[in-house]
Amino acid sequence: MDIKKQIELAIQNFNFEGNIIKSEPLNKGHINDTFYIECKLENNIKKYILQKINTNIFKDVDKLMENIVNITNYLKNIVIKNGGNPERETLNVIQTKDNKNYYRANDGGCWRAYKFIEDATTYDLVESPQDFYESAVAFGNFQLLLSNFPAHTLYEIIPNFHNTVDRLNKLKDAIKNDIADRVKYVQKEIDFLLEREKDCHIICDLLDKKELPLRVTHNDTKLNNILIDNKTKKAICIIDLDTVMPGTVLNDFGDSIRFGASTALEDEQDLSKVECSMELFEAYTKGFIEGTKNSLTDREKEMFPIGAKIITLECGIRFLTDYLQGDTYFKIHREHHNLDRAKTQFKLVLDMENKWQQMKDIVKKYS
Ligand code: ADP
Ligand code: GN1
Ligand code: MG
Repeated sequence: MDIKKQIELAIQNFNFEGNIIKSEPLNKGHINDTFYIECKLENNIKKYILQKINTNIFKDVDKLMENIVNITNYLKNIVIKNGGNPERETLNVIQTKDNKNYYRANDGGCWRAYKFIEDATTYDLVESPQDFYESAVAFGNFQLLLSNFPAHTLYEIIPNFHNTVDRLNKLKDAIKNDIADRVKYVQKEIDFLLEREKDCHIICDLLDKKELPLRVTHNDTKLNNILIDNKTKKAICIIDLDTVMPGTVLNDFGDSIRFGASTALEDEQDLSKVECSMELFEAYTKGFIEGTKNSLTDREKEMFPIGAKIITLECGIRFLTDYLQGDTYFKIHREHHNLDRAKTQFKLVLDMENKWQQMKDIVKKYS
């Protein structure tokens, strides 16, 4: 069935108000298929987000959606208590007509819907250090808000999601199997990684030794997973809650740096443009520490540069693995897209290594 027909069918199963007048794909995000939907009522227009969930990745959609509904309900209560706007400051899941958290079509496709948050934008590249600072305060605050969330009620949706050692082992398997016959193109990248094999163990070891606390973390804190208000420029809503799971705050801090402190897009082909900006690193560090209101341990803050470097290395490993496996995980839009993405990550790692002392000094300044 073509995608238009699938969307129509999905829409019929949700409690959307009015008649559908527009549905268009939003080509953002590497995982799910996201559509913007407009419905007309007599005197106004209602807007929604409809998402086809990637069931190759999210095998248990019941559990995935149970997590998201529990988290958004929890956040909603806090927003209301604080006098905020629950329609804008957290995602709102729309139920299906038969009161389910998502719609499963006959072809097995799984669809969910959210209220559309208006007058706000997600960015793939930072426009100003101030915006990035605002996103840091919001991600820090998100961490703080979830610090009392009953972690035992959360399903671990993707086990070992940020287990860097496991990611490296999967890459080694992909190299051995070489099913797409691409290892010949990536020897330089493999050598780069093998020189840093020891680094891949740092965070896993600290977690094993309980030197880092497990918290409820977002695990995918890139800039295009936060909506920034078009007028006030404040970061208003954290989205993409698929991977909220117990984890370390180092990954949340680090992933924001990996994506947002880069001076170029994640898939930039001209590597001379790719750097980790210290101005942006500083803006984020300041905002994140403010947002978490000193709830983090000294050890966690001290490890921020490590967090940034290791998650960047890990993300590069994941892009490279997917490239070697024939691009089955991350959506691609051109040939060698995943390799281009992996290369930017390794360039960032190298740049962070060159700026290590500066990164440490910045963290110290705000700790
Ligand atoms: P993916 O898992 O594929 O990254 P996301 O959940 O991040 O998908 O959604 C993709 C994009 O859709 C976001 O970057 C954002 O621009 C937009 N989006 C998602 N949810 C909403 C919402 N409730 N309101 C407005 N825009 C949204
Ligand atoms: C994916 O869904 P999206 O595009 O926000 C991925 C993240 C990666 C990111 C790299 C569930 O995030 O882990 O860091 O791409 N999400 C999942 O840009 O694997
Ligand atoms: Mg996303």
